[in-house]
Amino acid sequence: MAKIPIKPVLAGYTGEEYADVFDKRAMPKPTTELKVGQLSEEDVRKFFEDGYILVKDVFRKETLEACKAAINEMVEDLAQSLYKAGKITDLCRNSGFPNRLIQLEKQFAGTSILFIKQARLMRAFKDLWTDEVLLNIIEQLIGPDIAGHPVWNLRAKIPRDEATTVPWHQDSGYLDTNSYRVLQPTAWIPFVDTTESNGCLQIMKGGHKSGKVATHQCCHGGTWYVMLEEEEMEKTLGIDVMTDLRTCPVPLGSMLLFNNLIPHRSLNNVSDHIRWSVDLRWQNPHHPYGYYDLKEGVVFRTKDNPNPVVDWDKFEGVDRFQITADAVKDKPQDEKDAEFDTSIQGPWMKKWEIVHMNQHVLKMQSEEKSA
Ligand SMILES: O=C(O)CCC(=O)C(=O)O
Ligand SMILES: [Fe+2]
Repeated sequence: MAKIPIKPVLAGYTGEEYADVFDKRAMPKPTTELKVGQLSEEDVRKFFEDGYILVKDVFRKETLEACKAAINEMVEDLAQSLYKAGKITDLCRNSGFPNRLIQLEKQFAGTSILFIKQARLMRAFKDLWTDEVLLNIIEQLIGPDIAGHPVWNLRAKIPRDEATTVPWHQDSGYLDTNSYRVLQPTAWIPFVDTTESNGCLQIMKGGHKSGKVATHQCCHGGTWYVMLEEEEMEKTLGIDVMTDLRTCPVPLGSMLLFNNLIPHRSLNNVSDHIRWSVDLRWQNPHHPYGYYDLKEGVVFRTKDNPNPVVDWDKFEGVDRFQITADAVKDKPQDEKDAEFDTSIQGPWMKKWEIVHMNQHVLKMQSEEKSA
C-alpha cells in the first residue's frame, strides 16, 4: 500500500530542477558587435554564474528625473484622494520626494500599500521600461523577443515599515509554476542611492544553481509576502548562508539585474527618507508564463521588428492587483471598497502553507472561492 504523506504536498513545490535554464549553460552566444550600452561578455557570464549583477551608470539623469517627477505627481494625486475622502487632514505639501509619503502614512496607515497597489504606469516609467540600453542588455539575457512582464512594482519603502520590507524569497515563489523553467530577468532600479541603512537588497549569490524553487511559506508577519527560511534555502537550494550572502547597495543611475530563482530580500529602512525603487521584469512573449494566465505581458521587441508599437492600452486595461485578488475570492470587490483597501491577496497565497494569519490572509479566506 502506498504511504500516506504526513504533510500534504504543497502546490508550489514541484521538485523540478531546471538549472540549465538559469546558469551559464543558458548564456546566449555573444554577438560580435555590441549594441549601444550592452554588457561585456564577462558581465553577461557573471549574471548567469552568480544569478545577478550590479550594472553601473545605465540611466541618463533626465530619465531618472522624469521618473521622480512622475512619482511626485502620483503622490500628489494620492494625497488629494485621501484628503477628499477624509482619511487625512494635511496634504503635507511642504514635504517632497524624500518624505511626503512618510507624512501621509502617519495620518493614514497603509498609504505605502495603496501606492504600490495603484501601479500607475506613467509615461516616464514606460520610457524607462523600454529604454533602448536596457532592452539591449535584456536581449543579451533572453534573446531578441522581449515582453514586459505583468509583475512590476513601484515601491515606496518608508522607514521602519513592515509592509515594504520584503523577506527572503525567490521571485518564482510568487509566480505560477510554469515560471520555474523560464528565465525572467528583473531590473531593480532605485531613485535614490541605496545602502544598508535605507533598505537595499541582499542576495544569496549562486542561489539559482540548483535550478529549484524551494518551499516557501505564507504570509510573513502582517504582510502578503511569501517567505523562505534560511534552513530551507540551505537544504533545498544548496546555499551556505554564511558565505553566499551579499549585501547589494545600488547607487542612483545603476541597477541590479537578477533572475527569478535567486533568493533575495530587502533590509529594513532605518534612514529618515523613503527608499524609492522600481522593479521591472521581462519575459519571452513565446513563453508567457508567470501570472496564472491572468494578465499577459506587453511586447517591446521581436526578432523581426525591434521597434513595434507598444500596446500599452491592452496592458493597462488589466489591473493586476484587482485581478489577482478576485482570482482567489468568491466575488469581485466593489470598486468603491477597493479604493482605500490596504490589503493584498493573490494566487501565490494558495501555493504555500499558511503559517501566519493576518488581515491579508483573513480577507482571502473569508471570501474564498470554493475550489
Ligand atoms: O524592493 C524591495 O524591497 C524588494 C524587491 C524584490 O523583491 C524584487 O524586486 O523582486
Ligand atoms: Fe523579489
